[in-house]
Amino acid sequence: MGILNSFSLEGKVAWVTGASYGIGFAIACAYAEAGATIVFNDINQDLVDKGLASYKEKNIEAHGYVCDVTDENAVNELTKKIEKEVGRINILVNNAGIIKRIPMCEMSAEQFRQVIDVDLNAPFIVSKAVIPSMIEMGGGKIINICSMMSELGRETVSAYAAAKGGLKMLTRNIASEYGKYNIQCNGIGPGYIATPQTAPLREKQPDGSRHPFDSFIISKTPAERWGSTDDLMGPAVFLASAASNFVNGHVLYVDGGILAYIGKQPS
Ligand code: NAP
Ligand code: GCO
Repeated sequence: MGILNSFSLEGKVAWVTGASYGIGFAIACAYAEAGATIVFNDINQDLVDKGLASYKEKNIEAHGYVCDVTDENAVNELTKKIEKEVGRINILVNNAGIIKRIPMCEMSAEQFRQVIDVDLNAPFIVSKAVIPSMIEMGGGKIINICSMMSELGRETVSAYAAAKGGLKMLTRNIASEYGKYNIQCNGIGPGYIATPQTAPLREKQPDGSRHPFDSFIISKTPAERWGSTDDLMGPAVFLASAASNFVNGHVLYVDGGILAYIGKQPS
């Protein structure tokens, strides 16, 4: 296989969860360009319809389904439906996620559980649903969307950091338990990416100045910029393709250097 062909996803079925927009949408578009058939779900029909329209604008005939990834029965039923209507799933991206930015001692246990449910329990549920078919097919790829918070903490994101830290270890455990079936499970750890999820951290101040957190991230990122969803497309194709068949249990941080950098020194 030529080296460029090893990055091809021709003939593969890729399921990206929560991919009507944002990071998941960008990854799915990259996969389509690499030749994969795209399946995505989102939490309601309105989002799925908007997602289908967005894919159509890019000439991608995606398959969209309504499914709450925290609902194990719904996920298992959808998996069977996808396998019947589209084909068995070769590539799974556990992308769907939420965040609640609340100081820990002000956060209710229910709010904490909600974040853990979507960001950690759901990747377990969906991975468990697709692994049996991957084993029958002789292998597959699972990619979990981790975070800077898989490695670092910060104020107000205790539930999110706990979930994303756990997702890093779930990634390693799936790699450990299913590597013998030629299933590779890896993570992508995006840095700070400009999506709806981080919009509150980038809002202009009333006087038109940058949000303090926006300036903070610029000072913590050697690349001196927020990431865009485009920055994640190449790494995602790599981890979904034969080019990474001996990469397993790894979290690939796509962060512009944040994790390597103590922060801009005083001038
Ligand atoms: P986003 O813009 O909030 O999109 C998340 C998607 O997941 C939305 O479509 C959302 O639907 C969907 N979703 C949420 N809960 C769901 C559920 N229970 N079932 C099905 N779908 C559900 O987030 P993003 O910025 O694209 O982030 C995508 C992933 O990357 C997340 O896992 C996030 O933690 C991670 N991440 C983001 C960044 C960043 O800087 N943006 C950095 C590192 C990691 P709704 O619209 O209804 O919420
Ligand atoms: C936050 C941000 C981050 C990013 C991302 C960083 O509030 O700190 O939302 O958590 O979403 O996870 O990798």
